[in-house]
Amino acid sequence: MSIRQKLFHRFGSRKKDPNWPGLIEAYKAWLPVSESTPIITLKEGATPLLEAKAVSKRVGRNIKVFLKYDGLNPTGSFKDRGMTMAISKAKEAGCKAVICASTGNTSASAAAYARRGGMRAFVLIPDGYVAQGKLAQALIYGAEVLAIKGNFDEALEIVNEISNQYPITLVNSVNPFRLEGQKTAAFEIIDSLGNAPDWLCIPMGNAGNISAYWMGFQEYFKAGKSNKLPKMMGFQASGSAPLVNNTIIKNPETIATAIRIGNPVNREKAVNAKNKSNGSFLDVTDEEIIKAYKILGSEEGIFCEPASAASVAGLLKTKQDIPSNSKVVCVLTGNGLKDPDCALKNNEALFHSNLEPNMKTIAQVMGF
Ligand code: AN7
Repeated sequence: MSIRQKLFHRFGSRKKDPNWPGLIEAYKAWLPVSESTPIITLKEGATPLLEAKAVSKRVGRNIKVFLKYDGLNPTGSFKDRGMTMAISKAKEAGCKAVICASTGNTSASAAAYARRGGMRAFVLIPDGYVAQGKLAQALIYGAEVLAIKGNFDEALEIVNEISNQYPITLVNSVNPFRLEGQKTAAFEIIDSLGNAPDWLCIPMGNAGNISAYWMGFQEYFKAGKSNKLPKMMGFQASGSAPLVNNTIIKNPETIATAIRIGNPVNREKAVNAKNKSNGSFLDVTDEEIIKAYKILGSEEGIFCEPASAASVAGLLKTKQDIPSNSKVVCVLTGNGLKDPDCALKNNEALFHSNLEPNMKTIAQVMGF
C-alpha cells in the first residue's frame, strides 16, 4: 500500500477536500446515473467519522466507537444523500414537481433539492409534530407545505395515492433512487476505516436508511473493499417501535418526532438486513434517548437531534453483547439545531439570568 493509500485509509482523502464534488460525482461508478443525468447537488456527503472517546469509555473493553455525523449535510440530515439522487433522476425524467410525506427532515431536503432543480416541492406533514428548524427550512426553501390532522403514516398513504394518480414524483424512501444515494454513507465509512465496522447502530423510522446502509456494505464487500459485513443494529423509540415488536402502531408517540412512524414502508428490507447480518432490533425509551443526547452534547461536543441519539442510546443499552476490541459506528442522522425546543427543555447547563451588568457580579456568580 502506498503512503497516499495509507493516508486515505486513515483519514479519508476527500473529507476536507474543498473540491469535493458531491456524492453522485464522487461515487458515480456505483450509482444508476449516466452522462445525461443532470446532477442536482449541494455537495452533500463526505461527512466526518468522529471517534467518540466518552462513549467508548462508557462501553469499555477496548471497544472503539465512531460517530458518522450525517447532521453535517447541507440541509442538516442524511436525507440529502438520497435526495440528490431522487431529484436528479426526477429532473432527468422531465418531472416538474415532487411530493413527500415527512416527519420533517425529508421535507427540508426535498424542498432544497427540488427548488435548486427548478421543480415544485409539495410536502405533507403531521401538523404540530415537526421540529421547528425543519419546518423553517421547508418554508424558506420554498416548499408548498400541507399540514394534516394526522400522523406520518396517514400522510404517506395520501402522497402514495396522489403520485399514482397525478404527474408528480414521490421522493419518500419508496423511491429506489433515495436508497441508492443513501448507501454512499456505508462507502464513506469503509473508505475512512479501511474496512467495515463490526457493528452499525442506526435509528429506524421508515427503515430506509438501515436498508440503504446494508446495500452499501454489501456492494463494497462484494467488490473487495472490505473483508467483513457489520451486524446491523436498528433502534426505535419505545412508543414507536413497530419493527422491534413486529406490528403496526396506530398512534406512535416519542420525543424523537423524526422517527414517530408506526408502519415503516421498508419493513421487509430492514428485516432482511437484520437477519442476513445477524443483527438485532431493539427499542430505547425517551429517557434513554435524552440521556444519550446529553452525553453526545456535553461530553463529545456533538449536537444531534433526539432521533439520532437513539443509535447511541441503543449501543449503551446493548453494550454487553459487543465482543471486546470491536469497532462500532453509530449513525447520527440529523443535526441538533433542527429541534432547538428539545435542547432548551433537556439540558443540565447552569443558566444564570437577570444579572447586573458588572464584572463583580459576574465574577461572584462564577464562583470567584
Ligand atoms: C433524524 O423526514 O422519515 O429509517 O420524513 O429524520 O430511513 O426513515 C425521517 C427519518 C432517523 C429514520 N433519523 O430514518 C422524514 C423521516 C432522523 C430522521 C430517521 C429519520 P428512516
